[in-house]
Amino acid sequence: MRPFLIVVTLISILLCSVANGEARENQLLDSGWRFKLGEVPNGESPGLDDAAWQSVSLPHNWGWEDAQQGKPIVRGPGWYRRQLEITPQPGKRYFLKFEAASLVADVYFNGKLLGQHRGGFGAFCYEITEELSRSGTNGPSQSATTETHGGKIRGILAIRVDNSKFPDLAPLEGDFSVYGGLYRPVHLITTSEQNFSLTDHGSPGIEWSQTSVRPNQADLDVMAEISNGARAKKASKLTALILDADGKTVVRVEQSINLAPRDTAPYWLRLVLPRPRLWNGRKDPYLYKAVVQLEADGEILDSVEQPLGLRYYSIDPEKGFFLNGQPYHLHGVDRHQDYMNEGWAISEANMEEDVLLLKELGATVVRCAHYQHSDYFYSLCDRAGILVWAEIPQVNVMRDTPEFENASRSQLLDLIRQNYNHPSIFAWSLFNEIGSKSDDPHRELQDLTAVAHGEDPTRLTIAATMTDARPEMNKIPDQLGWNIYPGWYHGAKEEYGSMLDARQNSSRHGGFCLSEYGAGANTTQHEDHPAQPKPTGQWHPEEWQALLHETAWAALKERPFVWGTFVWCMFDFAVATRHEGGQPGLNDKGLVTRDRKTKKDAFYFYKANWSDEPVLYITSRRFVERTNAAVDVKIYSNAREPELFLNGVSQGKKSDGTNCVFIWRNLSLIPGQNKISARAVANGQSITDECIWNLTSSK
Ligand code: GCB
Repeated sequence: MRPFLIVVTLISILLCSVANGEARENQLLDSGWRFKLGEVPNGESPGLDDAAWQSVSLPHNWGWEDAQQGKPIVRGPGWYRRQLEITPQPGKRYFLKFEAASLVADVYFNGKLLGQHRGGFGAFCYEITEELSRSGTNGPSQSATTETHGGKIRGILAIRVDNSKFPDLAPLEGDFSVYGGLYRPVHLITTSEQNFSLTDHGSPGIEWSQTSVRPNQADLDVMAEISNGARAKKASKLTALILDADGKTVVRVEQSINLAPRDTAPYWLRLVLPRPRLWNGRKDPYLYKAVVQLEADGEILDSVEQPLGLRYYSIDPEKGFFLNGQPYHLHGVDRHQDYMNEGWAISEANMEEDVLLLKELGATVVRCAHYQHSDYFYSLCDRAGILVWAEIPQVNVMRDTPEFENASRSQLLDLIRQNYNHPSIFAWSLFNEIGSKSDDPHRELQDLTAVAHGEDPTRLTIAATMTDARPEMNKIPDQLGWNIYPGWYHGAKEEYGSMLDARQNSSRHGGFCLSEYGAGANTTQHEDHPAQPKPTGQWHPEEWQALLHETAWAALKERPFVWGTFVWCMFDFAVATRHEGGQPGLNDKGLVTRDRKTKKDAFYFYKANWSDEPVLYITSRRFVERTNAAVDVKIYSNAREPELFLNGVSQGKKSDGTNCVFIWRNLSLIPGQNKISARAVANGQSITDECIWNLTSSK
């Protein structure tokens, strides 16, 4: 059968990631894909007829539809195919960059395997220059490509993506659904013959090391991995420069270098920047532009521009976190890359919305659980001044096998090399809750720690634990997070204080952060003075979550040795195996619902405590239908003296709030509709809030 080629007009969305816009071209391969779920024999074959396959655009993933209905998801292979039409230019090199594929991807171009990437969360990149060159040693066969007028090459890009449960690849377990697919963008990148390497663990090929940063001076070591694809050596000039936010060059160094033929090697430059303006978290997330350029004969061969935030930090086991030498309270949330009706194939707009919500909440830190998140998300945190805990998917279980160890090391290298230049990232996390079902993890964790420190001596390693059954394991990372759930999975909510105190010396240097705590909440379930719910039960009233966070926060505030706090979780997220809280397929511990439409009461509790924005919020506002006339009204506010009105009648001002909680007790609703309203002045600004409660039959 003649090959049926889907002729795709390449609508080139040129995203120039370079300073001068000339050295590189970056084309998003988002449209024109065919997809088939399941195994396809010879799926890579250029001659395969894929006309009946589903037409999809990227990002794309499978499994989310089932997961969000609480049904088991499909785990196995799926195939993506697309035609590429390229007119290879002499002196140019061509690369395919995948921002992620879950979990294992085999990438073929014209039937030839370019490589396999194992790990669902890191980027990877393959060069196809030789495949495009008809004279290249590995060039495509005559039958596999069609040369058209103007030297155009048409070829088939085929990717087998497999989200099976692999015995040797993390995550082996976890409270999240592992969807399959090309769920992040794919790019065709064109460069000169000499470039900053794109194929080193999907990294940008440039590392800006903040060797020493202090208010009076920043010392930076830049490593550029340069690849010369030509058969001849090349005399060139390597330049690194830093521009301020107005585009003015503040420091520049250059060096003549000689690139060996067909070689890839690292080169170093050192820059010293006097009196830098520091990246100061939420207060002033100042970003310079860091540019590294390669030029020869007056022509820019390659150029990579990235944001640069200069900062330093430390953790005092007694006093907490310090940013740029000043105490800086780390309070925030955990986040999964999950969204209603999208699964993991989230858009940039989705991520922007998430970061806006984090900012609104007043979070200073986010833990990107339980795997590498999108580069774009970390960039948004750079800009927002939100510190980031970044992690690899070693969740619950590790295997003591060479295959598992290699795959974990490779995932850690992906994470670090790809994200090295994000100022927001302060720690590389090695594991989450390695428990009793795991093989002995000590040796592998020691190895991963050594890898992380070797790759990046400027950052901490960290991990999240929930057990002291392996005390030595908890002391492997530089810093430790505890996941504890009093008031939900174990113990009463009043036990936060004692549980925190008991852990003070469990980490290597003393002190720790609370990497997870929280409770489930369904915004349609309500209870006055709620009792502690059963986590696996169908009743998760919104009021309990709020109460639990009030209690937990009171205990946390008093304990500076808990140097960071992370609410589990910022957003509800899909888990196929959960059937609780009246909503199948959902972990409902979010402060915001999965569609990002409803901010729960607990969101406003933290917003009142953390944000500088004036907050006045009547809780239980969704508890509209009432049967008890006697009610307490609780308001979260960072105003000094909020005033409450019931049906237009003032119930008085209150100034006795603790942690922004104000309660008017034992008010009487009237039968029918009741208007609850409040007003206050905060930061010189008048604020109001109101809601309606209906009393149907009075008790
Ligand atoms: C944990 C896990 C996290 C879960 C969370 C929960 O300890 O680290 O992955 O989602 O608890 O909600 O049970």
